[in-house]
Amino acid sequence: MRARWALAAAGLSVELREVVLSGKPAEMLAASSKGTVPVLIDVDSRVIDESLDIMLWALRQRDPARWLVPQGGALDDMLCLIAQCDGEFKFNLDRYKYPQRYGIADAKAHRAVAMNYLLSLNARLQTDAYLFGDHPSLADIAIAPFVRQFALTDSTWFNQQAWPALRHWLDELIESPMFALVMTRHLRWQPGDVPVYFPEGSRDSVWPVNGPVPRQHQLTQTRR
Ligand SMILES: N[C@@H](CCC(=O)N[C@@H](CS)C(=O)NCC(=O)O)C(=O)O
Repeated sequence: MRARWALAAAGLSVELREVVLSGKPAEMLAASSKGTVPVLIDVDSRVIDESLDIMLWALRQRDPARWLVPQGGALDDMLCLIAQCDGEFKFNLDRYKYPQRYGIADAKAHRAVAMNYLLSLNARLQTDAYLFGDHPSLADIAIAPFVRQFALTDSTWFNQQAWPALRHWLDELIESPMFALVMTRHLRWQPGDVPVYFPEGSRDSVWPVNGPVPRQHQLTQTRR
């Protein structure tokens, strides 16, 4: 989701290949043997198979919303907060969300550890609407999809916690039109299919309104 979000914000167009993780296509594994999504293949055949790297790849080409240059910090500060999300927070989120998959009896212990990170985000959001100032940045977009997963795991409990600023931040981001675009579902890709583009229709139209679609790239995305 965060890779798509950055591509959309950058105004880049990709050929999108939706995959089902239980039946990964050979073409995907040939590009990246890691077997995780997303995988992006650039026009020069370079493969980028980490979502954060895809975000940076997109935003370093075009960054009209200035996601890489927030007022409240530098890129390294954002990468540090994102690393905590992708590391310890994600570790505990996965175990809170899928205790059976990890053979875990006490999912709430993982929820409790993950909470510390969310409380630190809530503290940052006391003074500004977003993590690094008054407009969304790379950090907000890289982190929000995981906070959304955490919130959806037990939304009643999530909404009872004393983090109103965090809830407001999450709501603002996931209620944005850009998030709806990012969440659009696509049919599973199969060899020989007519190409599907993301954002939809972007191949033949000028999107977004402030500039032409620069190039075509290929992105494999996912569905379980
Ligand atoms: N660090 C990677 C993690 C990617 C990742 O783990 N993706 C999951 C889906 S959200 C996946 O592909 N899992 C492989 C599988 O379930 O077979 C990134 O953000 O790009």
